[in-house]
Amino acid sequence: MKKLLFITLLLTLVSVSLAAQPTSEAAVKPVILKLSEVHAEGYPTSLADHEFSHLVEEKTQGRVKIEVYTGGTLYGQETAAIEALQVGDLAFARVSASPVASYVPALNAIQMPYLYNNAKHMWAVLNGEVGQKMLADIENSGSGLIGLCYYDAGSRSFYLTKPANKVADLKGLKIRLQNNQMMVRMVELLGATGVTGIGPNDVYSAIAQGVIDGAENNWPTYQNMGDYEAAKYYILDQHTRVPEILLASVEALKKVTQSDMKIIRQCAKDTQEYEIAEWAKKEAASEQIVRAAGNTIINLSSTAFAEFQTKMAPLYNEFGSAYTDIIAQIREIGKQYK
Ligand code: BDP
Repeated sequence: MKKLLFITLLLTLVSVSLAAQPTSEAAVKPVILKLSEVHAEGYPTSLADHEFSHLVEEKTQGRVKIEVYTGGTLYGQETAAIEALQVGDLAFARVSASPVASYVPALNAIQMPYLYNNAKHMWAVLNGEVGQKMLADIENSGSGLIGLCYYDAGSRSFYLTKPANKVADLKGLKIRLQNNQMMVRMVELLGATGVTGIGPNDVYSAIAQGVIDGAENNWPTYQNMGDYEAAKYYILDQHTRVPEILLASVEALKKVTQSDMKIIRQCAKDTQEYEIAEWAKKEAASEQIVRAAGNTIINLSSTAFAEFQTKMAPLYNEFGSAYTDIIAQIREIGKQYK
């Protein structure tokens, strides 16, 4: 009798531990992944990062948790975040497409100066064949990066400590740029000098200390980073429309099952419309703040605007010659978005 009881107990224990193992392990040990973001909490991309994190946790039923680090606290420079993704030290980074082109040069084709007529044109491209193929190309390039989705970042213009009404006024100025050789060449064509290696959270102090004469960015970054308090002239030349990209690491995501990976990809895509809506609100609010602060907003004359375009045109040969078909396709789509 005693023996039978012992065997029954033993069998029960074995079956309980066998049955319990997979579930309890998943419940106790979710895969925890980090996401790096340079912007502060509340910025449209930061809001989207959190939304992505919520969706992933919900849809994977807690198997995958994403911790969002905003304000550049993990990586102050997007280039550093991208390199961390490549080696698997980081799982996700929400970055601008500009620095990504240093690793996947084809990305320059979607951020050439004066490429899009307007935001609608850009979104038709990014959500269409060209943009989606570009995301796939990031993954197929052997860069170790996965392109999950695009976000809006409006258009970029120069901001300076002095006024500029024409290209000649930029002569000799030191202008902070993202880490992208095409952008360095772009300001060189304008007679200025590009300065790279300054993270977006350090631009304000670099201007205030006189290390640089200005930078270039969209309304929200110009305002939210406080740069508008150091460089009071915003020159609306709108040279580029550079989308944001949510990147993932091939290496770090090896920890995630195929089916959860599918969920992650879908969740990222599902945050795009949300970011675009938040972007529109923030862009208007930032413009209002900057104008209310009394900054000088310079609308270029049509001659001056055309001159910016002409001066930057050589970039199409110098950096776009391998992608003439993509650029032609983008132009073709633009005919519907005048
Ligand atoms: C902002 C982008 C951010 C870049 C920053 C920059 O949202 O990802 O890091 O520009 O210029 O518009 O570095």
